[in-house]
Amino acid sequence: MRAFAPILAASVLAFSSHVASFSIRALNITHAPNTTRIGTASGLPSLTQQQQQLLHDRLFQTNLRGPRWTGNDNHNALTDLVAESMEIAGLSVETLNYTLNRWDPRWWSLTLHLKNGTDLGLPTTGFWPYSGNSGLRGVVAPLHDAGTYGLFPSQSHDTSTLDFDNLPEGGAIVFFDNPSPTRNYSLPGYHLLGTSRDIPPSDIPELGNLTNPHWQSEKKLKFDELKKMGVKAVIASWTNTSDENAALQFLPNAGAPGNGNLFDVPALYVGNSTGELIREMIRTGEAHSATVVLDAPSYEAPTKTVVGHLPGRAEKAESILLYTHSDGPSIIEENGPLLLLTIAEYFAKNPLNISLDIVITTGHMSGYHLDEKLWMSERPEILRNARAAIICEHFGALEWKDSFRDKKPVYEPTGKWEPMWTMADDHNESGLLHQSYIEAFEGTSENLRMALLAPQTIDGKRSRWYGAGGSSVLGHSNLPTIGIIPQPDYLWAAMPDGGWSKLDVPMVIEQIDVVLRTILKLDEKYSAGQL
Ligand SMILES: *[C@@H]1O[C@H](CO)[C@@H](O)[C@H](O)[C@H]1NC(C)=O
Ligand SMILES: *[C@@H]1O[C@H](CO)[C@@H](O)[C@H](O)[C@H]1NC(C)=O
Ligand SMILES: *[C@@H]1O[C@H](CO)[C@@H](O)[C@H](O)[C@H]1NC(C)=O
Ligand SMILES: *[C@@H]1O[C@H](CO)[C@@H](O)[C@H](O)[C@H]1NC(C)=O
Ligand SMILES: *[C@@H]1O[C@H](CO)[C@@H](O)[C@H](O)[C@H]1NC(C)=O
Ligand SMILES: *[C@@H]1O[C@H](CO)[C@@H](O)[C@H](O)[C@H]1NC(C)=O
Ligand SMILES: *[C@@H]1O[C@H](CO)[C@@H](O)[C@H](O)[C@H]1NC(C)=O
Ligand SMILES: *[C@@H]1O[C@H](CO)[C@@H](O)[C@H](O)[C@H]1NC(C)=O
Ligand SMILES: *[C@@H]1O[C@H](CO)[C@@H](O)[C@H](O)[C@H]1NC(C)=O
Ligand SMILES: CC(=O)N[C@H]1CO[C@H](CO)[C@@H](O)[C@@H]1O
Repeated sequence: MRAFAPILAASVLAFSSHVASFSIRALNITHAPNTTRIGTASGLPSLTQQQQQLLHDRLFQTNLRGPRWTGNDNHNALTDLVAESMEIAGLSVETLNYTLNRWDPRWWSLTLHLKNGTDLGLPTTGFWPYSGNSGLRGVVAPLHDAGTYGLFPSQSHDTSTLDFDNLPEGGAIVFFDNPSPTRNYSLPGYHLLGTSRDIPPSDIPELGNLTNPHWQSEKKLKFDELKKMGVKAVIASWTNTSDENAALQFLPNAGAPGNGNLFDVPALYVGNSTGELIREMIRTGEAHSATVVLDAPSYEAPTKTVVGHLPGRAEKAESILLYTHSDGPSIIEENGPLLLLTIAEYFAKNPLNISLDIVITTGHMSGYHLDEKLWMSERPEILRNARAAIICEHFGALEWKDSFRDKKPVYEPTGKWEPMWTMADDHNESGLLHQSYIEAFEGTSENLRMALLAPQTIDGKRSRWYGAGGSSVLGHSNLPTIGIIPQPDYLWAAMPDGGWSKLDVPMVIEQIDVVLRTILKLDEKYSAGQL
């Protein structure tokens, strides 16, 4: 806890400086950076100081409780907060209750047994989600180097690259290195519809190379086939990624098919230098075997999707749909519920003519065992009534990247804010939404770099729409949709400070203000009969 304190102090400082008329002696605001932003002086719609402080407190206290893994106590505490607070604000609120078979990784470790009798305890960067449960005793077997888990040029995984020839009789622990796919939003598969304040795309160089451990979510394994071959456990090594960036990435997020959740082949990740050591020990024949411990039981847990409705003054069902997910490992990954709660409270005080429907879904980290889209069939009227959809997640993300020094990756802040990637459909009917959203960035600070991207179908292949489960269903339907999804490297990483040091609360506020202004513009269009 001690290491936490300076981080907190710094962030409270930066936060309070945002609030122009707010000064408390105890806070040293004299030397704080100038973070005067939209709304505060300009008279544009913005959260009040009280709403900003409350948002800060909720983010901080949510983070204090630890990761919100689908269906754990912290996750349920967050969905309870959101449901009850929306009710207090005057929304009608309903929860869709589910039970989930929850996988709970508790302890993991790796030991290499050398032929000369020495045991080497090796550092890991974490576990492969849903891979298995070894119990504390672990799995012991000889090692086999299966080489590199390669990628097709399209960046999807190519399982045929793994070498399973001559697996040891009686079972093996398989090792391989596991390069990360990249994404490139400058390719023709993504049409750039606009940017914040019309900044040139060169101000967002990340468009051309999203190299990021997060994309590992695509690299699944056919664990059932591995098991049939006698594979008892797996060790995967990160390549071209620092250990710090790789640490505790919850990747890939895919449980076994069926009800079981588990593949029964416990798997761990190691950093690159540890991987090199294992490879060398196998090559020289010094390694006899390894013990993989991944103690990770599964049990039934309650979880819920929260649905809120704020009737508009026009007293019609027609609505703007605000959507997000509520579960995740860091205060950046699943701050969506607090964003939408704050927006709901703002409009409860500043009523719109159009209604708001708010859906905060569960199941995002469930390895597809709880379908995030269930609400769509359970409450079909929400989709029928919606005139536009806005998906909000991952606000306030500071950009961290591996920079390469002497060809070694060093994980550090770039000094920039993570681009505010926004997925959009490019139907003609969506023009109003795009225009309202882009206009809402007028007067925002230079740090806020937004790219509005429409996934395209090229050569029969549809580029992926990234976002909370079901975002793509909205995006590919006739409903005008934007999905705001900043994608920092650490998005799916559990972090000792929960990600607090990578969260910029004034940025969160500025991004919320953009959404408030977008909704207000849409409400004007609706009132004029144009939406
Ligand atoms: C306030 O912060 C500045 C810069 O960090 C520092 O030089 C100054 O001594 C601080 N003042 C107080 C009263 O802590
Ligand atoms: C802070 O920034 C705002 C907007 O850019 C500017 O108007 C104001 O003068 C600045 N204040 C200080 C103290 O630099
Ligand atoms: C869902 O759970 C909540 C408590 O979290 C309860 O109040 C509500 O009645 C439940 N809804 C249904 C339909 O069971
Ligand atoms: C066994 O091999 C390891 C790795 O080469 C070495 O560090 C260790 O000293 C050796 N132990 C013995 C007892 O020879
Ligand atoms: C991404 O695509 C653009 C456009 O084709 C290209 O110029 C750029 O080099 C690509 N980036 C990488 C890292 O390949
Ligand atoms: C390592 O990653 C960097 C960017 O993150 C990229 O420029 C470089 O080509 C990568 N190297 C290898 C060997 O993949
Ligand atoms: C370590 O990373 C380099 C690229 O940076 C890669 O070529 C190598 O295969 C990796 N080794 C392992 C064991 O992951
Ligand atoms: C597309 O939208 C514009 C206004 O946004 C309208 O003028 C135009 O007629 C529309 N085109 C089609 C084909 O619907
Ligand atoms: C909301 O509707 C009322 C009554 O029709 C109208 O006077 C008002 O201008 C509308 N609000 C907006 C933002 O257009
Ligand atoms: C080719 C390219 O676009 N390179 C860019 C990759 O992203 C970094 C920032 O993260 C830029 O500095 C490079 O120019």
